Amino acid sequence: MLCKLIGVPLQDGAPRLGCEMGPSALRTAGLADTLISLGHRVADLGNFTITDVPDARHANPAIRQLPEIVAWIKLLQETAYNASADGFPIFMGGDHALSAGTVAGLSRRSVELGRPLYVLWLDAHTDFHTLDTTESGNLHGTPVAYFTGRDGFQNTFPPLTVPVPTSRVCMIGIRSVDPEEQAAIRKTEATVHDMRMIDEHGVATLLRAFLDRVKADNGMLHVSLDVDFLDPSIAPAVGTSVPGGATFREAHLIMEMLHDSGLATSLDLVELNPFLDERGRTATLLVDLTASLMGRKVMDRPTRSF
Ligand code: EXY
Ligand code: MN
Ligand code: MN
Ligand code: MN
Repeated sequence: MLCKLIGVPLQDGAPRLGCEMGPSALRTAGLADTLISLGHRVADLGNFTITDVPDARHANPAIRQLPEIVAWIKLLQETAYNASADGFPIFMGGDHALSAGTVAGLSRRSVELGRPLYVLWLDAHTDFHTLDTTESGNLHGTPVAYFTGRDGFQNTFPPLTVPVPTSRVCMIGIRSVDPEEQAAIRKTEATVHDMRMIDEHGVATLLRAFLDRVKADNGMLHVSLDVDFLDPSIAPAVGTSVPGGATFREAHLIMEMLHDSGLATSLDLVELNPFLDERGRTATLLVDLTASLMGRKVMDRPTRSF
């Protein structure tokens, strides 16, 4: 398969600097060579960058870097729409605000392909705030609200042409949700599996139920992997870490099941902050998880020492 690597050095949505180094860290960790070793073709489209930054404003004084993020979302909607005409786009972040653009662009493409877009959100957070409800003002906490068409972005974020119904969103790994997000997401049809659900039922049962729905609907499946989905002990390089995350094997099992399903059509790798990493082990883990998504089996795993 043709894997298109798209560097998105966006850090404006996060509370601390560092995510802009994410694409370089993933390249340094050998993402391209790993994909090639699995028989895939790789096109590295380089790092994208914003040019014309609009004069975007909002009444919420907490919001930071709004103009830059509006420019990024506009760029990424177009980029994701174009990149998903063929091949497998891998968006290398950069903070999770980028997914407001990638998912919106993929959703527009899905209509032309006649296949409904589903989203698997692997995250400690629901990222379901709007521009009115965010208290931190960090817009990486808003992408799901935006691309599912929640009110509160009009006249500020770029117009959303094809919202993703919340019924087509499945979240796994949730363990840090603000009160306003809780109240809002409960009213939707999103599937939200917190860590308690994983502990009680296991990731395989939860994921299989979702994949059965995607398959029955001949859907496209976008996987959005936030580093803070993982337990901080195995993935320290993230600015919003939350204890009690997914284990190494839970994460790999999800990726191996996704590969076996053949349903995944695109991937976000987000919130990697190399400045917080230890000898590149978080970047290396993300590359290993991508390898599991793209076909590497447990028995194929080379020994690695950090
Ligand atoms: N809900 C909190 C906020 O809105 O600031 C934390 C959001 C963290 C978002 C990271 C990307 O997942
Ligand atoms: Mn997130
Ligand atoms: Mn998160
Ligand atoms: Mn567990």
